[in-house]
Amino acid sequence: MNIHVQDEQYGQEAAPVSGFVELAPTIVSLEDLIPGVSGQAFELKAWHRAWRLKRSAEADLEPNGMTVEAIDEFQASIPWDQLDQAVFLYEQEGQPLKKGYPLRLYVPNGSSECLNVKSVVRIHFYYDHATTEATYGFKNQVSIEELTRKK
Ligand SMILES: Nc1nc2c(c(=O)[nH]1)N[C@H]1C(S)=C(S)[C@@H](COP(=O)(O)O)O[C@H]1N2
Ligand SMILES: [Mo]
Repeated sequence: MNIHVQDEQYGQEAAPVSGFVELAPTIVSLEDLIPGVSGQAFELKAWHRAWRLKRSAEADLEPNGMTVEAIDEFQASIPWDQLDQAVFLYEQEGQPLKKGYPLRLYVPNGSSECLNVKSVVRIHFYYDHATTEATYGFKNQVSIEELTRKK
């Protein structure tokens, strides 16, 4: 299954999980970040830096934030300054994820556990609107407030 990356500055690409892992400079053990959750993950910001360097000699520009979208259309938008510790979990016990395949985002110390989006298939890096708060919910759902109240 391909994951689609769309970056407003550096273009777009679709690649399977292996294409991401290959480029990731830093692989971490998730239990070092989040006690009780095991598996191999790669650091988002280090990966994005490597990805944009591959695409452009002038790769200094950092996004204002990232939106991830899952197979079930759950999505989250997170300002860049809240993503310093964010990782994508891609493997557990040497196997593709049983829960959250193909990629699961983890945002340690994030404003909500709800930001740990499972089954991410689209990743969008934006540069224009500087949001200050992370949001999440199902795409096309009327109100995110309604969703959070239910949980
Ligand atoms: N794709 C997807 N990811 C998701 C959700 C969802 O509905 N779909 N729910 C979120 C919410 S609201 C929470 S609280 C956590 C729950 O994680 P868990 O299933 O590991 O308990 O996953 C988040 N990631
Ligand atoms: Mo949640």
